[in-house]
Amino acid sequence: GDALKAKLKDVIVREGEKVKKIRKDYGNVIIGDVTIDMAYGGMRGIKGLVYETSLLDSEEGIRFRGLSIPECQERLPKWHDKGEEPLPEGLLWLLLTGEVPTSEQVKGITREFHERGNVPEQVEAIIRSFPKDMHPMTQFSAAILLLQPQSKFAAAYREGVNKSKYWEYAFDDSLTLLAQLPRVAALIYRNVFKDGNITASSTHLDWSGNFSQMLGFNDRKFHELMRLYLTIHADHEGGNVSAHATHLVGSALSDPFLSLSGGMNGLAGPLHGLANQEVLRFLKKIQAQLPGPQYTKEDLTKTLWNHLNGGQVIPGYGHAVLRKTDPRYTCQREFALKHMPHDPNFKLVSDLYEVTPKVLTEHGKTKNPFPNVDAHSGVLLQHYGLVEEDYYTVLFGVSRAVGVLSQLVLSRALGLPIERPKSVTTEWVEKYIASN
Ligand code: NMX
Ligand code: MLT
Repeated sequence: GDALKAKLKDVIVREGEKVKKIRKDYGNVIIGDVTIDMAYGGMRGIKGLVYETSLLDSEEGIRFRGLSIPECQERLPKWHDKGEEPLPEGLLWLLLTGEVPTSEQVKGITREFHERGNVPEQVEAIIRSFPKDMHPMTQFSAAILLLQPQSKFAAAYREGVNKSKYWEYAFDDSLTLLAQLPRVAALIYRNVFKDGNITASSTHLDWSGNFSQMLGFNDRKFHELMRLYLTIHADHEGGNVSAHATHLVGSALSDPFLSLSGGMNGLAGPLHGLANQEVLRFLKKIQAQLPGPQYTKEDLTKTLWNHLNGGQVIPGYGHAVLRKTDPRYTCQREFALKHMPHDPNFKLVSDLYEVTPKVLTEHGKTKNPFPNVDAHSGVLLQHYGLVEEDYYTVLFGVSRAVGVLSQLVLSRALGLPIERPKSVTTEWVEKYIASN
């Protein structure tokens, strides 16, 4: 934590000066136009937000501080010599500082997470008392609010701290959150789906490995899967619902706990993070409609049309920005090809990949007929025995916290103001058209 904070201090001074100069010299340069369609259409394509940690290209997919997913897999530190997947602790360092950390620096973060990882007892007791039929994402968001009294940001603001120090308290809260989220998330899982018992934290494990163990999974391959999963779901530039919601709430100087909970409520929507749960439900639905394991591509096509004709979207396909297969889908497919090539659920996902883009193209509505991240994650989790799909978005949420909290720290460091775009009414639009 201390090493990361020291590095971050340098980066913040440098970046702060850069942004100040850009705004002073080029503040009036136009970077886009806004059409009436954009204003009605979910602000799609409007460049109206600066978000430093990652950038999405519609063809190539996400880059975290300039690094593609394969580059992150290659360059970010691994868990010991045998590790093959990147550690999300390293991604956190990369997102915050723009630099690839050393193994030692990453170990320092893992240690910091262990030191801060104890969830207050009263919070654990309340999580255990949640009704079992309360959706895991509702529990997760509520649990993040229960952690909020620990906020140093809120306490410092109350004490009248100088605004130049906001980022330091946001950073502190973010580390506390990231340290405690795995235990909170594991408690929800163990409580809703198992007997409520949970393994104590193991300081000899990394953030993902320890989380996996608390969930009840000791297979080393599953730990590797979680390292990959928690890395690739962390960030997807600033306009997606969870990142944007966290950013918006934080811009009112709501502390990181309040902001993250807001972001998680957006992630819980079926067009966003809940899609990974929906994909599994969808796979089960079409499996039940197929004639048996020897189904043909025509059978698959028929089930897809049945679903579409029912007025539902095909979950896991389409994207607001991407126009090609999501590289997060591709790297999960590669994981499956390497570790579980004969898994029957993987076969179904793979077969759908051959059929769905054609069907969606014929359907003629979606601008992107290719799969996104959610089309693949569920079958990997199923393979290792994490079969309760209603829980999947919580894993997405633990990961997404890494990205959105990193940006929250940087937003406070750059002194970004309260977010408040201008809205108009249809009457205003009509008058505008008439007068132009
Ligand atoms: N199946 C059927 N129809 C679709 C799909 C799909 N997978 N994707 C888009 N469409 C429809 C969409 O509903 C819209 O119809 P209408 O005009 O009747 O409102 C039309 O195609 C145009 O939508 P787009 O402009 O292509 O997509 P948009 O940017 O509005 O939305 C998603 C993007 C991701 C919300 C949309 O593609 C979708 O609903 N996909 C399925 C849900 C999903 O997988 N979400 C997860 C995204 C990734 N994540 O983790 O957040
Ligand atoms: C995400 O990871 O946030 C999703 O792909 C949605 C998006 O980018 O709009």
